[in-house]
Amino acid sequence: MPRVFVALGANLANPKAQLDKAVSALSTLAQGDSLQVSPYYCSAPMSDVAQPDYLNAVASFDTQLAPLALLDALQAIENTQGRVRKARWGPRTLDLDLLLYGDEFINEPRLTVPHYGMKARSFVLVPLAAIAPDLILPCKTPLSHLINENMLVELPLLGIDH
Ligand code: ROI
Repeated sequence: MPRVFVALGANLANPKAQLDKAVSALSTLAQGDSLQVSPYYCSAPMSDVAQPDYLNAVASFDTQLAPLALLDALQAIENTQGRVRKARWGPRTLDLDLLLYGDEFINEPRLTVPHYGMKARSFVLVPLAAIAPDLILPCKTPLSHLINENMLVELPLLGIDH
């Protein structure tokens, strides 16, 4: 069964509550008790559009869902939590991005995995490393090679238990 990694991001409508609710929805997709969730990190928006800071995290779990079925399930969770697709770089109540699906490379009209931006985004890499420090990406790059000191100081960890 593949292990999958999902990035969570929210910057509207009580981001901490959005992430908590999303984590509980993700637990229903996870096989057994395989769900792992990183701490929540506060991050400055990566955008030219002025908007509030984000709360970001990464979750990982084993799932029997095929990639597109998993994408549907993630989009259903986003929609349930009031996600409205507006500006591409605008604020959002909840974003769930499928980062990795086992070691697979997927190129479908609706889904590109590994996620195209993940190797350059500290708000993805730092939470990912918190739960999978020894991860090797499908392109064979060790995750640890992508993390640098600047990223670690840039992202204040919100010491939130979940
Ligand atoms: N910026 C941050 N810091 N965190 C996000 O989750 C995030 N998500 C987005 C864009 C608008 C690219 N910027 C972000 O979709």
